[in-house]
Amino acid sequence: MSSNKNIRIAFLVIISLASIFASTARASDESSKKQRYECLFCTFGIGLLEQLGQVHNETVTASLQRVCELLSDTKFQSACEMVVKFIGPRLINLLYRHITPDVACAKLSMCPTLPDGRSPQCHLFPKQRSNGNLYFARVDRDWTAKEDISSSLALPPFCKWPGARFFCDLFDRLHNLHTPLIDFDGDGFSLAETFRGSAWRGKDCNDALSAVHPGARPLKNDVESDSNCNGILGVDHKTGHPYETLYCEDSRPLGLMIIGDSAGARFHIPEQWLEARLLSRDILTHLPYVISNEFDWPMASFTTGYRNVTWPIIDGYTVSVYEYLRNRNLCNHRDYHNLGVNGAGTKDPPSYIRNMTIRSNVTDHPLLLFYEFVGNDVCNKHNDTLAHMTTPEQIKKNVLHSLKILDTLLPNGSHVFMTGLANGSFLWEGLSTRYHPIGRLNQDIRYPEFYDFLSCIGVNPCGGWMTTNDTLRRLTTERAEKLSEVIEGVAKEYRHHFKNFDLEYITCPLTTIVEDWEKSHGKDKIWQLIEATDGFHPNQLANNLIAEHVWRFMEKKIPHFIGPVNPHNAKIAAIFGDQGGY
Ligand SMILES: *[C@@H]1O[C@H](CO)[C@@H](O)[C@H](O)[C@H]1NC(C)=O
Ligand SMILES: *[C@@H]1O[C@H](CO)[C@@H](O)[C@H](O)[C@H]1NC(C)=O
Ligand SMILES: *[C@@H]1O[C@H](CO)[C@@H](O)[C@H](O)[C@H]1NC(C)=O
Ligand SMILES: *[C@@H]1O[C@H](CO)[C@@H](O)[C@H](O)[C@H]1NC(C)=O
Ligand SMILES: *[C@@H]1O[C@H](CO)[C@@H](O)[C@H](O)[C@H]1NC(C)=O
Ligand SMILES: *[C@@H]1O[C@H](CO)[C@@H](O)[C@H](O)[C@H]1NC(C)=O
Ligand SMILES: *[C@@H]1O[C@H](CO)[C@@H](O)[C@H](O)[C@H]1NC(C)=O
Ligand SMILES: *[C@@H]1O[C@H](CO)[C@@H](O)[C@H](O)[C@H]1NC(C)=O
Ligand SMILES: [Ca+2]
Ligand SMILES: [Ca+2]
Repeated sequence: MSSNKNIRIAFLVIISLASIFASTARASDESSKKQRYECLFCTFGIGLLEQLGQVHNETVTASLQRVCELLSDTKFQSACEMVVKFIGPRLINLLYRHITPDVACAKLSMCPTLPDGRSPQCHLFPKQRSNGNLYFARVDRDWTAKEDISSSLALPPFCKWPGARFFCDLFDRLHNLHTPLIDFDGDGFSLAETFRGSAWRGKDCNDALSAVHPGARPLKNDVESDSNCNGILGVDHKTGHPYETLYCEDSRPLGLMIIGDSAGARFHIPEQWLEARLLSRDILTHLPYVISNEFDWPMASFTTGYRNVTWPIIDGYTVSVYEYLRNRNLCNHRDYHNLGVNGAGTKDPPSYIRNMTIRSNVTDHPLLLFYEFVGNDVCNKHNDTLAHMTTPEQIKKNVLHSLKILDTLLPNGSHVFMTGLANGSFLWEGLSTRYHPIGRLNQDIRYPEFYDFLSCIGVNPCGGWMTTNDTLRRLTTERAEKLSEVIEGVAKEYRHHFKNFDLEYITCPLTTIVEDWEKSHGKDKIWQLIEATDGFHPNQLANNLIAEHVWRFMEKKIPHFIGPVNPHNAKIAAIFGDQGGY
């Protein structure tokens, strides 16, 4: 691969990470917080650029200017070109032999500095590499410290860079809008996959009629057209009855919905994007798609997964509760809804579920609804102290508040399945001795260094578990346990309290499958269940194990939550094939 291509690819990654981080911070409208994310992307971006130089023995070249050619969308491309024109020369001017990415970002004033105003306060990369490799071993001599540029280096916040507005606006939209961007009939279902489209909720089969959408009770028995998008329509000429009536009417159809967090939405940043040796054009093909889905992969999640993703940036096939539910009753085809929101905890759904839960309690079928928050109630981006965590009293209020709202939204006969919080201590058990993807090339950054860096710059997504402090990890787990007990208590006390649904509780399935994995494979294999890049979320294998575990639990303990097996499945499959697919 040519050096130019590598540099271009590195910058594409940097820019997209930049926009993600900038936008995450924007949610808070707090400029200091925004800057902390800029530090994160700067450090990873420049670190990656440096490693590409090592891998391919090449200098940082003027080919920076062509980075944006990789983007096919012209709007992306021109915004990207403006950003690169702005940052490229500044960056090139700054780099010299031995400079570490941390120092470079401090000099760019994108990371916090010590009182001298120049040295970085936080370090991800060691000051010297133990393997003797130099940082930026090959820098074009013309660039080395030509001029003192320190005075001109104070950069404005990322969103104020020329061209960056485009990316920041895009991410504002992703953050604030949890309903489909493209939805002409306003029924909450889309023909497009991304921007909260069919990757999240079953694809609409008529985007001009709001009465037509997945999960609808069929209109006029679907004699002439398919009103619930399950692919079943028409009349059986032998009996003269509509197929919907024959095969589905008595089958107790159920949709699947999840109200949850990033673990429920299946957050995943491909580790290949942070490993210089693995970066290639192919690896980046789906970058715009991934950004437009908020770095979530609901189509492969343990709840609403509906297809196998065969791209190299996701590992393994998809097993999901939706898939089981659909195979149990093919009338449920396409009736899935992933309402996961990155960063959400139990206090959040009341502000958005009314708008997101588009389900008519009259004209739609009931739901099996997952209520899933594995950790954000004990995790936060401040330095975690117990004072920042949700209290048992508060979580009871939060949960009941959401349930009361749901009781006004869900069709009668629905079921709500609540999961407890995880015991996040396994993250440390699984990862503390392993290298983070950005540290694999030089074997110099393990997860403890990664955690410390995130805490130091103030963006650790779970400072209570992703920390070297054993006491804090133990206290965080204890609080999570207490909160889980409260949720379990609510599920028992209010099991039959609500008009439109009953309740069931399950011990955090992530914790259960991790314990089982540890028993069968050993403690040194726990890492196999964790997302490598963030060191935090359950990965594809874990998602699949969770789906199997949850399904077995439901079949055994609460079969009425999943409805009966449809005896007509074989006939439906014979007549309707893949039922229109997805
Ligand atoms: C890297 O490239 C330089 C200049 O082209 C060359 O002198 C050097 O031998 C190369 N190093 C390796 C390890 O290939
Ligand atoms: C994915 O592939 C596996 C293995 O081939 C298969 O068993 C499974 O049904 C597929 N899953 C989906 C959601 O299509
Ligand atoms: C929810 O939807 C209503 C009406 O459609 C709208 O007025 C309101 O702004 C929305 N709220 C949020 C938080 O998006
Ligand atoms: C159905 O929903 C409407 C509006 O949300 C609500 O006013 C009504 O009480 C609900 N009906 C039932 C039976 O829950
Ligand atoms: C709701 O459904 C349950 C059974 O699932 C039934 O017993 C109850 O009467 C229904 N309530 C209403 C208001 O239809
Ligand atoms: C949480 O998990 C750790 C190991 O990962 C274990 O040592 C500890 O006992 C667990 N705590 C609870 C309360 O289950
Ligand atoms: C958080 O803790 C780290 C040490 O783990 C410290 O270096 C950092 O300054 C703290 N950050 C804040 C915002 O208090
Ligand atoms: C570890 O965390 C505990 C609980 O927050 C705190 O009291 C203690 O000072 C921390 N220890 C260190 C070495 O930072
Ligand atoms: Ca529609
Ligand atoms: Ca139909």
